[in-house]
Amino acid sequence: MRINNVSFQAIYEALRVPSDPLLIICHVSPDGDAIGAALAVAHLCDTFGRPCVLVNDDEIPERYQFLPGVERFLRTSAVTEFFQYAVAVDCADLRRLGEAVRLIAPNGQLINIDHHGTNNHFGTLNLVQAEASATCLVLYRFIRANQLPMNRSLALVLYTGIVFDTGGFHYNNTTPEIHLAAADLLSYDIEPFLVADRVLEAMTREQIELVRLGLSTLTVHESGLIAYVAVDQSMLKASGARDGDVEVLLPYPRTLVGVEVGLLFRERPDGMVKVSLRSREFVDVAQIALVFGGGGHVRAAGCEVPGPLQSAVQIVMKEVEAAVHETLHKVREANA
Ligand SMILES: [Mn+2]
Repeated sequence: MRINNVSFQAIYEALRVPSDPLLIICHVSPDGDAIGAALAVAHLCDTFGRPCVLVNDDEIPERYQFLPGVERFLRTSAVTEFFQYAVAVDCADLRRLGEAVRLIAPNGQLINIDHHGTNNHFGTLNLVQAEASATCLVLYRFIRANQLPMNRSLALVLYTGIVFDTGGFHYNNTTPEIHLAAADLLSYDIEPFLVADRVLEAMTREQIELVRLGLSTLTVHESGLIAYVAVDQSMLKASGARDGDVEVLLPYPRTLVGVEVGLLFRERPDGMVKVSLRSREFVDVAQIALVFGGGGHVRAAGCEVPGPLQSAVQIVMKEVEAAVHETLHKVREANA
């Protein structure tokens, strides 16, 4: 892995100096941190008077429609020009950019701003802070270090990313620093409940129906240490939910007492199966995701494997069983 991080100053100059439009890309199936970070970069471009285009392969989920500037997102398929300058936020590798990568001109400059430990420094300029709890925290540090102007819109999108990636300040990445950043951002007239409700809690009727159907598939491994939910296309149709709605099922498998690794399998229309992995205390799920060409964080990671659903479950579960067995063996030895 190439470690060639550049300074805040170099990123500032790359964002501020060129007058050509900047293409802003966040990862496919965008989440709160990805969308918040992309919008934060767009707000910075506004400050600099630089034109920008926000793009994603997928639709921005309804729950993020309250964010200022979200209407500026275009679907990749709707963009026909090529860009000499681009920035990718919250993407661990080039594949996470999806089809949008094709909008970057050959020999174009690609700025990579991220916080994933599995980031492979794919950019021409890289700012990867793996210890940061969110890409929005990397941008917050960048904005404060360069003394760039903060306003309510910028604070709101950054706060949203922080709330999302810390699970509402629940996860172990909830550091003193991120609380201080959140406190600073809240002082720009932000309602914490508005963000927590839209981003983490509120569900549509279709999403609740999908939870009901999805939970009926809950399967617990004989060890009691692994649990998963598997959603197929028929459940999506029956619930009336959309593809992106499946994430509402994500927390449940790990919630079960005693479970170390919880998984969500979702069958996509193209036959691929998307796998989300969460661990409670010990297992590094990013390493499991890497086996299948995915990536992520120690406690939260994802990958895609070929369908059909049941064979995807079997293949991934085999790897998870081995990882759980090996990790817990090490933990026991360390404690002996
Ligand atoms: Mn993130």
